[in-house]
Amino acid sequence: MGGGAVHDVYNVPKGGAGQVVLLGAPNVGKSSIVGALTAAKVDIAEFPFSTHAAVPGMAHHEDVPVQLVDMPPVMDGHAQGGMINALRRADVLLIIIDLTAIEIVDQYEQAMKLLADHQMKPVSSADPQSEHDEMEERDLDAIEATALPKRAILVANKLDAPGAKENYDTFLELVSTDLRMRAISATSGEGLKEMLADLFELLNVIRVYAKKPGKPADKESPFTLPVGSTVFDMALHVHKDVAENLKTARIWGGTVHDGQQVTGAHVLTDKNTVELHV
Ligand SMILES: Nc1nc2c(ncn2[C@@H]2O[C@H](COP(=O)(O)OP(=O)(O)O)[C@@H](O)[C@H]2O)c(=O)[nH]1
Ligand SMILES: [Mg+2]
Repeated sequence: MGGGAVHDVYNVPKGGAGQVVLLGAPNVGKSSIVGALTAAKVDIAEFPFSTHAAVPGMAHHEDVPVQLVDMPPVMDGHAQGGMINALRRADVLLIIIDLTAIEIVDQYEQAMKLLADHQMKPVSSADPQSEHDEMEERDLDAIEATALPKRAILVANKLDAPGAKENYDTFLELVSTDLRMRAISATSGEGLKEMLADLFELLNVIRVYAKKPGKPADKESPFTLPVGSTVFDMALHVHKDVAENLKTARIWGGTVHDGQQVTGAHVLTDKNTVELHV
């Protein structure tokens, strides 16, 4: 490599339960949303292009950390190459439109065009099977056959502004979309909690708490694992030696009897507390 390696300003290492990348025209409030929900130092300005690189921050849905990544704007349906890679790597996209903008439909269409131009198809289901079915369907259409299903939410920001609610209704009349939608205000905070709950759902993960024998569960920092993970998967997450030597486990919470003994093959559910026995 030598000394010439270029630092990719859009490539953010993933953190938390999953990576959510924001996408939208200038001034729609991308930086304001990341600023409202995380401790990240974002640049918020009334003029466009205040954001030059990817800026990550950690938001929380309840006790689950969710990584939000602020991005430079999409202009006329175009973005720089590095940004496209960041969108493809993202677990979920937040497509932002501005309820005070005259060109709100344009903002939506340009985001859609950008994704389509780069073989991404936004979907609002966390279910990999439905994404798969969608792929099969589109195999019939050679042009779209390679499109990558990309989980996404369409977020209409600035709901607090005068006329915003009417503009939202008008948008819904003009645009028919299968995407999940959420109207929010980065300024007043309205809808932000619900948006994070949407994101948690789309990330398709569960949180589980580790517990040592004779000690209370560690409720401070849950593990997040893909939906469908087993006790063995969790053990692997803790340490490969723990997984190799795993004998049984006890589980609290969720659909099991408290303290129920299970094997490594047991499928965990959200908010389980797990005591691994090696
Ligand atoms: N009224 C209102 N203004 C907002 C809201 N979110 C952002 N803004 C304003 O919109 C402008 C652009 O915001 P910014 O976050 O920099 O947008 P970005 O270019 O998409 O990152 C700034 O003047 C913000 O104060 C909101 O929810 N309500
Ligand atoms: Mg910005």
